[in-house]
Amino acid sequence: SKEEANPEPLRWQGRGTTRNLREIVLGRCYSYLAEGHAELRDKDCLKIWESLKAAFVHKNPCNATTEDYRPLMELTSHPVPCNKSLFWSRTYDLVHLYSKCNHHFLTLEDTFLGYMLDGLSWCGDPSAPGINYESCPKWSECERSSGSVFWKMASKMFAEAACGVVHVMLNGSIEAGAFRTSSVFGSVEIFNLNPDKVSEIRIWLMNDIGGPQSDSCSGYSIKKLRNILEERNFKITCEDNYRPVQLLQCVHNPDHPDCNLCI
Ligand code: N1C
Repeated sequence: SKEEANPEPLRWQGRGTTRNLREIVLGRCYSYLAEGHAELRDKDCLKIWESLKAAFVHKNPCNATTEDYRPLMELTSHPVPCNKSLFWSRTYDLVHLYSKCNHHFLTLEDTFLGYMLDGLSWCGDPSAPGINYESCPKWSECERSSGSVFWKMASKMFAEAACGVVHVMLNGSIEAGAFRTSSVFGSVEIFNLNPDKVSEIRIWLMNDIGGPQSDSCSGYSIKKLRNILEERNFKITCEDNYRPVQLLQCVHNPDHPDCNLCI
């Protein structure tokens, strides 16, 4: 069992710490800064790496706390301009494809902190060397895994910082519905948007090209989202298959009837 004294690292169901994590984080840190974000001039990549390391190394990966990650959040925070925040759920590839070509929008992964840690995995282990490269807990394995505590905290800060008109890209081809209260968007972000700063929330509900249309702006799950947000005094609009984003999907499906530009 997990309690036994054991020289082997603990065994979890998720993938282990990304090899060369330090070099990857440092490399991403320096390249983000090299892109010339003026507001980030005084950021110190070595210090940032040390604070990430201090957050998880030698610790039980199921007992992560927001306090562990607070120093990292403080070292990496920067303002996000109004009207640019783009949230998402179950549209990872599409939303980042879009934010990469349309610089009016920023997802969490386009901010300094999200950029550095996007797609990486990390977790500690109480026994030496303090990092588990073999496996890490999945989000479902324990309530406070290093990954879930980190992304929920980063998402909360990203939502708190949002102002003006904000957008969210949801997936209408998910059988369980485009809006899920168990997602980070549905459980963290919507409750940390500030109605005094955010004037409007625009939903883009995207269906996979040729995929099932399981949900739409008039569907039950969006109604539920609308109720939650209207209760909190937000103005909310929803558009099915927002054309500028759909045209990006069409790059990969040029011959599909939905992609016919002559309509
Ligand atoms: O649970 P989700 O989506 O609703 O989370 C997405 C939501 C976005 O708006 C982001 O701001 O929460 C934020 N976020 C990330 O930025 C992020 N990057 C990488 C949440 N999770 C993030 N990840 C990883 O992807 C993380 O491991 C989590 O499990 C998935 C997101 O799952 P989802 O259901 O597509």
